Amino acid sequence: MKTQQIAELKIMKDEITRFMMKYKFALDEMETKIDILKEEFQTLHDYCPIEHTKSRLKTPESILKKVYRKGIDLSLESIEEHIKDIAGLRITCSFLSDIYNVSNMLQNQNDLKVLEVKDYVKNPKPNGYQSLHLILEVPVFLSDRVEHVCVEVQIRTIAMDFWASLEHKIFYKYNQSVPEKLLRELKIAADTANALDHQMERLQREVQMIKKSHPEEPILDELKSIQISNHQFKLPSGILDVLTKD
Ligand code: 0O2
Repeated sequence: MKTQQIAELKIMKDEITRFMMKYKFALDEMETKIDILKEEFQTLHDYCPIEHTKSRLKTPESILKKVYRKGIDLSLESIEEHIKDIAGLRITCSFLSDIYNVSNMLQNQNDLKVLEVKDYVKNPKPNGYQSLHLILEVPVFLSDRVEHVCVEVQIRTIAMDFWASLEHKIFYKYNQSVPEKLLRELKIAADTANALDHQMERLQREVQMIKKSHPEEPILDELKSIQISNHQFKLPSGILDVLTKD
């Protein structure tokens, strides 16, 4: 290989690295946002709407496949403009209502710009796929500039996630031409998952109502200190005296 070709290859590699890195940083920021929400909920509300999260960067190979499938230009500018799920974050919730709670919390963060919302929960795909998709633009602060980077956030329940991961595996196993019988069974499974989600939502509401009508008495000792992550802080007795004075 000629020296000039090697130099050009190196420039190209650096450009692609820089391109992919900004998506990785955008995902890091989103993950921090989710960690903060999780910790806040766990600490203050004794309940967390987020079960778990998984993030992934699309591989260059998979980006290339999408470029050909969509028939777009093979340039970084065109890829950035047309492929919005290079950075993907999947948030799994326990209950249907949590999907919208989490979505609202993210949409209300004013450093995030909502570019698109696709609600496959209210309008499932014909195969039964359900999920709430948000395309968000995240500011990434680099050493010499701010990049506004797209992240696709998929929010779904555990049941929806279970279904989607199995369907995804089947789709790939059959190289995208799944037998009719399996497709029908998958649709039935999606309906069953949906019925389970609604039943769990009803049960959760009942439990909440019971909790509200019979609130737990706090243990006095627990009120004398605060716990934030691994840090425990004792409240000064002076504060407690003032607060408990009637
Ligand atoms: P992967 O491997 O998860 O990344 P797009 O092709 O994204 O420009 P589209 O189809 O309008 O356009 O996007 P949509 O509907 O928002 O879907 C994007 C992603 O949602 C997919 O990414 C999947 O992750 C998920 N998804 C959508 N439909 C289905 C489905 O029927 N079954 C399953 N299991 N997942 C689905 P990728 O790039 O296809 O795949």
